Amino acid sequence: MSEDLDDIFEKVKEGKRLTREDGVRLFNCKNLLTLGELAHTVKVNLHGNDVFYVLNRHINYSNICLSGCLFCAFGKPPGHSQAFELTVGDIRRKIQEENASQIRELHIVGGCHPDLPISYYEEILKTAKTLCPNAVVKAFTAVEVDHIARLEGMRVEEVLKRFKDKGLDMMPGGGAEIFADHIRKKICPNKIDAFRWLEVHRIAHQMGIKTNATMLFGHIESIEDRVDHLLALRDLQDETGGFVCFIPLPYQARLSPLKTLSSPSGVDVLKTIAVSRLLLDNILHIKAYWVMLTVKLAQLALYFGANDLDGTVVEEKIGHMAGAESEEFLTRGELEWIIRSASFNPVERDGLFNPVHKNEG
Ligand code: V47
Repeated sequence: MSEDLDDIFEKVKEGKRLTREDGVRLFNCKNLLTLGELAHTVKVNLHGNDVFYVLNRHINYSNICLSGCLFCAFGKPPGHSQAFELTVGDIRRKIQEENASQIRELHIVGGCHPDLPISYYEEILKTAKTLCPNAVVKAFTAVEVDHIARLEGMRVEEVLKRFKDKGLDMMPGGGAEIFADHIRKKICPNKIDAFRWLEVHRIAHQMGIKTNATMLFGHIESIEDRVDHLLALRDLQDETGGFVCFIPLPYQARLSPLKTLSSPSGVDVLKTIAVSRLLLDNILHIKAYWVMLTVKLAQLALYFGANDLDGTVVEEKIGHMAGAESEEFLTRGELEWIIRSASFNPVERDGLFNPVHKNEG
């Protein structure tokens, strides 16, 4: 092997856990294909030739947000000309536009809204579950849940209990950004800190609510910050086992308020996916989120450790408002073609990564 990484390669082959130093060395490795091959071997051991996709729909109930994160082009302050807020009736109509019995995941998120009451969120969950009984309802990030709890003067446990009773099946992984405090202070100073983000996920896991996790990378963070982020997720997963999937999110710079020289390069994206697969030995699924990667790079990521392409999505705002150049939605046929033409076997899943058997309707 190249660049004296033989010891790391041996560790991976023996199923031994990698250290922080190993993670940094892997990121600094210049041999992309060798790194990819190692991550691919791990992925194939876990998932064989299968690659998942999901028939899902994203719904953003509002983009009104008090956080004002510098990387985000989606969130707008109250009164802004591009601010929007959907009624529960609007959400009902959006769901009814789809073939509701086929949807297996509803992904519902917004911002930190100044005054929507908890009953609004409960109504959304009730509506989603009633209209889409076959779907996993994946809603409200840790940031939103913490915000709603504070607005209502409630504990996160109480909010999640009420949401679970109304149909919340799992929580998405957004809002994690990068955990490093000195970077958070610069790019999202008004958002909950890493400790709190992890704490809300810990509470959810303890209540039997599975969650996903993300990492926003390629802005002003260092390689060490990325490794520390991954290791913090690995630590919590050791404790709770509640994370289903990890989603690395390459920073979209084009229309984002935070001006960096560029978005992360294709090589950086593939490396980050590969190192994520190698460090996160206890999170089963790594997503190549085609919205942020583009379809072509997401397909390549299937050879760098990713085993999921996400889904049909239907309506996407967060990436596209920041300048993502991907399509806004994909069909089942397109998703299956992307997977098949990379020589993998497409497997339809639900939000919790249970395979959907075609005769289930
Ligand atoms: O939380 C915001 C990020 C996230 C930008 O859990 C940006 O299954 C890149 O979390 N460039 C939302 N990223 C997306 C997300 C997600 C997507 C798909 C599936 C799941 C899941 C979660 O997007 C935000 C933030 O971290 N984001 N602005 C930007 N300019």
